[in-house]
Amino acid sequence: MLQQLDGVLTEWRKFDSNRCLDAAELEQIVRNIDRARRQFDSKLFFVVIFGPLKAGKSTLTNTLAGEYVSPTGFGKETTRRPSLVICGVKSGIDQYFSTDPEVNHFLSQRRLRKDSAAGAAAEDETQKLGKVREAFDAVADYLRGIRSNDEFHGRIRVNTLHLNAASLEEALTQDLTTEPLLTVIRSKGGHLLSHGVAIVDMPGLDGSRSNWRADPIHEWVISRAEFFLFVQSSVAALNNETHDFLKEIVAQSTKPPVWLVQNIFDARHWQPEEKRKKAADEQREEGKRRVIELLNEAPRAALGLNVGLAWDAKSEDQSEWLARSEFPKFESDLTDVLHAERALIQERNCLEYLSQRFGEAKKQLELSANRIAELRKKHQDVRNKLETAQATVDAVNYRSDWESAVRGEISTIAEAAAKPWLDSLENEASKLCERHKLDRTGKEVNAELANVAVRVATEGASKHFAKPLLLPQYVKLASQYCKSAENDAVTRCNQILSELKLLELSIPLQPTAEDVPLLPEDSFTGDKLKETPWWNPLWNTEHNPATLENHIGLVAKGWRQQIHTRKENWVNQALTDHFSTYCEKRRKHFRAHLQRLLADCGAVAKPKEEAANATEILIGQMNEALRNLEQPLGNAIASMK
Ligand SMILES: Nc1nc2c(ncn2[C@@H]2O[C@H](COP(=O)(O)OP(=O)(O)OP(=O)(O)O)[C@@H](O)[C@H]2O)c(=O)[nH]1
Ligand SMILES: [Mg+2]
Repeated sequence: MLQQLDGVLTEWRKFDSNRCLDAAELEQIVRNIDRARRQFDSKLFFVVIFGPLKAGKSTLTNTLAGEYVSPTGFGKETTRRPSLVICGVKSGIDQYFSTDPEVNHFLSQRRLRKDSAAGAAAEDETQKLGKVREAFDAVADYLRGIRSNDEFHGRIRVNTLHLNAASLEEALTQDLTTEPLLTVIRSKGGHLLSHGVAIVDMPGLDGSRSNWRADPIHEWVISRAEFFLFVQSSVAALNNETHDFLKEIVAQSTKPPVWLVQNIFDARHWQPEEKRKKAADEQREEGKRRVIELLNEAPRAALGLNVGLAWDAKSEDQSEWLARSEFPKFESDLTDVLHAERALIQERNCLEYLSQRFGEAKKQLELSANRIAELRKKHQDVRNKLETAQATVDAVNYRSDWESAVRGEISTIAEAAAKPWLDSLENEASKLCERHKLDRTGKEVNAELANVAVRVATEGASKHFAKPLLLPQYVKLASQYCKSAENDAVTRCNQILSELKLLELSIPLQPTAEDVPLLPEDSFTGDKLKETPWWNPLWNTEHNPATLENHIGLVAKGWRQQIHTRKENWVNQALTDHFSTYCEKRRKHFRAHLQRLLADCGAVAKPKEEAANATEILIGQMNEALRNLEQPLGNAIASMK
């Protein structure tokens, strides 16, 4: 199974997740499983000593180490931060600090119960908690010998102190400006330490200063330690804090062994031997009974020993005291059990840990796959909506009411423009009629009429159908009519766009002078002026008011007709050439906007979709590898039970 896992990890390390979505998460999966793989090669075995305040935890730690490695004290909370005691070639105290100020702030807020708000202040700090866990794991992996300190990448700083009572006091019992992640005590070590056991000495769980519920080291200890010594004393009560901690330990899927160590504080030392022994047995049994009562579960072993006596015996080299303390038997039992079970426990923990990482990985891969599906759906949704918007604009029918409404309106504009023109023609004609009554010949009248023709004809284009005059009316008509033809299409488009948080359609430009047709400046045709009335052969030389007036009337009528024709032409041109062009300009304006948005969305979506495709392939490969490993992992776990 491990060989297969190594193969998978080698493959996964080749992945280029730079181009993927959720790259950080995918890399984290690889890191986590890689870490789980390395655990199998761990050289350390973590034994955790925990219990209520003043139970003698540190004294037991010292006795097991055979050296003063953890401060002890009467009548005060002594151990304020956990320490990890290991065997070292050289003695010393190593404080492992994070170099991340956020992590340090987080730890100092959570580790020591300085005020009641400290624990609660950090609810939204899951991300920081993740970093802290990562840092613990990094240090622990380093200590386990499965990671080199190069891999700390400058994220961890180590401060080393000499191993002596004063430094121990400072490192483990005092306030520090920066909270270390872990404090490691390197000791020459007793029997256990020299066999690769690391002893974790915890602060009293019911301490008023250390804060086990908030300090993430406890969570880490619960999940990663391999063996627990629960130290109870005859003078300390089993309180809720200890109870809860115990419950969390036994709830672990790895079911780590828990030994109850009842520290018999010199029970009835004034009594003869057998009574002392009886009292000690009673204390141990009582301790065990209380644990069973609380947990519905017996500890793996329940022992009574006099830890204080054992420590004094060791430090003062009193072999008779040592025998009396029951410590040698405890130490050899523990050694035997560890010898017999250590590999098994470690392997089981590693398998369980690996299986948990697999579970997490599968969940994460599923999340990523869902995110990809969501992303694709979102992009498709945007595209669909924009296409709907476009179809809405395309469906606008500007011509539906073309003939009647628009032609009518344009005709009215033309009518109004032509009216003063016609009036002006009328006026000129009647002025001529007045003049010819005096004394004119037909020739003279025709010459004047020719002048009038030129003047009045040019007036049409320059004065009455002048663009500045017509444009405002045309603009008004165009915007009113187009708006009503567009109806609610623009509103519907804008609704879609605002839902998509995209720029809404702008109002198109109003018609400009170019959108209004020009009236040609042609002069009126003068055919009638060449005619000589058959009934008056002396037309050119003679004065005859009746015929001249008739003649002027006829010419003016012809010109009026011409004005009408020009007006009608103008109307036709305005409608079919200019107005229709303007309508399509508006449609084009809307379409261009939507096309731009579609293109923009496409440009944004493209790299994401490409990343999604790459990620999907990776997820598929990772899932398949996990599936292939599940069976052998399951078999391995089953064989452990
Ligand atoms: N008489 C007697 N004293 C003991 C015994 N065990 C420990 N002591 C003393 O009790 C005091 C407290 O012991 P520690 O080892 O500091 O207890 P602890 O559980 O580590 O305490 P905290 O770290 O403060 O929770 C020390 O002064 C020890 O010397 C014992 O069996 N008999
Ligand atoms: Mg202590």
